[in-house]
Amino acid sequence: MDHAADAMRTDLMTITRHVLNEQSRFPEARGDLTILLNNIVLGCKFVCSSVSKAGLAKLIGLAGETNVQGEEQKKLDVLSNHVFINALVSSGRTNVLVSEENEEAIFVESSKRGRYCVVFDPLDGSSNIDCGVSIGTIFGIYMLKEGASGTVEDVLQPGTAMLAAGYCMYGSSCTLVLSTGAGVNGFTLDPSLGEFILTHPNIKIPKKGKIYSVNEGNAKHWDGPTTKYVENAKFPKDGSSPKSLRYIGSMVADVHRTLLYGGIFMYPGDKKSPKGKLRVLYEVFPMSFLVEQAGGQSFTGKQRALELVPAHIHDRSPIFLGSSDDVEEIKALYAAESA
Ligand code: AFP
Repeated sequence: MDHAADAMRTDLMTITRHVLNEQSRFPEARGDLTILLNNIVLGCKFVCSSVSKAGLAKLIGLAGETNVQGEEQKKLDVLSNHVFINALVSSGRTNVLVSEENEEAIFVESSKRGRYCVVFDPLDGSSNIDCGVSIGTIFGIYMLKEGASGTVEDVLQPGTAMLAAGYCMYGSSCTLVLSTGAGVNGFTLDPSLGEFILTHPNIKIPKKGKIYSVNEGNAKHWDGPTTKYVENAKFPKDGSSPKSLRYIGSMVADVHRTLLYGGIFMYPGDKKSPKGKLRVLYEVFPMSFLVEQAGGQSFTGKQRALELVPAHIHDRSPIFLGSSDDVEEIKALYAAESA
């Protein structure tokens, strides 16, 4: 890269400019999605700033604890949830919201209601906050069906009905990865400008990867196909090199690496937890949407992940996602088992 030329760049593709460009592909668009995404971006900037100051500001701690000023401290995940709910409601474009932090769906009051439903995990991987590991926000966006009044049924739709999805990773830099259904683009926050700048245009996941990513501590409980896949990754029978294991335990960071470097990320179902751990609406669907948009695949052990229809807003599902060839391999193992 020519760093001097890069530093001189004056024609920056900000995320707002990118979304407006995408909008111009749809002459009938009224700009509602652009406004909604702008508010999500604002939420991400706010959370990014809070995460980076967490140690200093003593934001880490149990919700309900009081700080030295006698004020009640909010845990970062509680704070992030409030930030996103406020940003989404104040956009005037949302109708039904589902947050990992709220047991029930949130129905936006009529004066602020719009046509979109947003499902989100405001701070995924929050058990990693105290040791400074990358964590993130994950979101997916649906549009209300024609004539729908805004009930929980409006978010209990398959992932194929999602219009847009993304995540923001709070790591060594703050990176927002977004798809509005026409490919995947990554933006990095320039703190001096306060703007997300397009740094990873048109992300394509490698067809085959050299990394597998799974919590191997659960191996004792795995089913046959998962066990065989991992065995084969470590001791390939075709003479190829073994795969490397990388597992952060923070889905945004693990999926981000998988998108950029290729390979497979898995959170399988097992004998202890047949449905795995990860939540369909705000973990499995948005990440599967992004991976498919980048040319990869996402599979539950039974079907294409995006074709699941959740029965409840906090449903879980096993998930295998990543490079197309790697997911094909696990699909073949499940097919062989059920033959
Ligand atoms: P936390 O939000 O409780 O840290 O959970 C993170 C997460 O939902 C997801 O981000 C990880 O991929 C997954 O759980 C890790 O789970 P294990 O700790 O069971 O491997």
